[in-house]
Amino acid sequence: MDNFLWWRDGVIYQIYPRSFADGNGDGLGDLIGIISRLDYLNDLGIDAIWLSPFYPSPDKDFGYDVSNYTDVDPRFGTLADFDRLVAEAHQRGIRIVLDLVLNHTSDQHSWFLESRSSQDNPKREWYIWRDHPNNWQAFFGGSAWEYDPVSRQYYLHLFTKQQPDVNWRNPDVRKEMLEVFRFWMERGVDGFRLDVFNAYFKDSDLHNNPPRFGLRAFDRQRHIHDIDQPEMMPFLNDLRILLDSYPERYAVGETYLATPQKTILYCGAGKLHASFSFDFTPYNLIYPWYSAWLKAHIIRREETFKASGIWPTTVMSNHDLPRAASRYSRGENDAQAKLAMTLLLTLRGTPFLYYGEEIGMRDIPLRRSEILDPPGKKYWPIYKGRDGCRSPMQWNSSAYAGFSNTQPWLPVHPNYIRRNVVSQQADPKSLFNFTKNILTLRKETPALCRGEFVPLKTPTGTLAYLRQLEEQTVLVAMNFSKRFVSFALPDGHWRDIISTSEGAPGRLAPHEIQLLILG
Ligand code: TEU
Repeated sequence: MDNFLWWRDGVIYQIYPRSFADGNGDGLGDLIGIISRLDYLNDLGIDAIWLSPFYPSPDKDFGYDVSNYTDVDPRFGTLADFDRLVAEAHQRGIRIVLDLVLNHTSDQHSWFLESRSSQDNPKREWYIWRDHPNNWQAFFGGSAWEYDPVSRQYYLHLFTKQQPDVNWRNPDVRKEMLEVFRFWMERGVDGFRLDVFNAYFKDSDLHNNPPRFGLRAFDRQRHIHDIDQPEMMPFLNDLRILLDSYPERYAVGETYLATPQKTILYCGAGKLHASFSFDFTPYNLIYPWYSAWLKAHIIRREETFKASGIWPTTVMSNHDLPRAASRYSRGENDAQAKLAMTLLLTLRGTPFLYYGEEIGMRDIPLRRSEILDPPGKKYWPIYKGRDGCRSPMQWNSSAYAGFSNTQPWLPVHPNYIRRNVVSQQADPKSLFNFTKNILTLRKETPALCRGEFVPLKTPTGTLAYLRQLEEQTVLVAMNFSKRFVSFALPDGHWRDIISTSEGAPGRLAPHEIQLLILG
């Protein structure tokens, strides 16, 4: 494809390293495991890998509590393994995106150990210490303040109490953080996913958040002082200057409490390349799945992003959410998972594919005693936490699904005997082959990557749109209903490129998906 820009036209595949492939037989995935599966990823047709954290971590939030930003946790490998991973990925044309968790560190990070040692320690100002808490709430429940009996003050933590928030107002902190980016770019890293970046800066006077209606204490306040402060913008500019001093580097932000409007504010010249708007997975964990809601949301997102010129991202699943195949399907039928995959890979925006999504992995069922995730432990059974979507990758039907030769850190889904990479590779109608076919098509069809989005008027229960460039038009049609539905094709000769059923162009069988090309 001409003018291919990897982070705009490509597909980014998220790997949760502890669950992808266990190369050293300890039940935990690792970097050498990932290296051993690069040919698989290359064959699938992805363009970049986003690695969830593999840095040293006490695992109070499974890697999102980092105790050293510039090293590899020995359980995942070494810096030498990392260098090999980068080299081997690059040999195959696959970019590497790292997950940087810079809003907070682990409470075992040397910075925090120093900071908490006494009120006059030089690193005291690297975190946010106060004599009295305000009304801010931690996302995972409870006050965002924890009393430290040794140094006799409270410190701020927007997530677990083992994740103290860093004081981004301190210039030494900002300088040190930019060095973290530089460290990894010098090792060849192509991009970064920034964990809850819009929470870095807090109101300087720590004003209380005003109240509003909501279920949990967290939801009963308007989050106007604990996140989204204007001081973020000059930092983003500094970051962008640094990124642009290397060729084709990229940063995507994880927008905390995202809306499309908020998301675009942080992107563009002198800011991030992209930021998640989580259009299908709002943080209230409600996931409507019918064509009218989807259409309204897609149009809202399109209008916001198009007017701003910011490139959107599409996310159906990640390590914080129930998997799309679990949210929308009953049992093992993949009709809904194929609809979700079609949206992910054909809307305007960079698709983020979560490991196992290509074979329709389902969340594992867990008993209370098996829950590891802190919010799951706290809110069970109302909310069971995020372990369900983090289970070992299902490679084949051998013991432990070919993920490991020993008992993995989380159980393998019992459906692995039938639902795995090897069995789906052999089945032309599988979700794996459906996904691979669209990924192959994207590579030779610029309209599917860069084309304008034009919604079509189609009957209830269906969704259809064009992806249009001057020289090429693709039509995507999806039937969310259980009935046959016909719709009027726009003028011209439409050729079928991918379809999941026996319908003819313009006539959709139940749950059918059609991709047609003009001419
Ligand atoms: O997530 C931030 C965030 O907003 C999530 O808490 C999400 O809304 C929630 O899990 C409900 O789905 C990031 C990371 O992705 C997450 O894994 C970390 O636990 C969190 O930051 C703290 O680092």
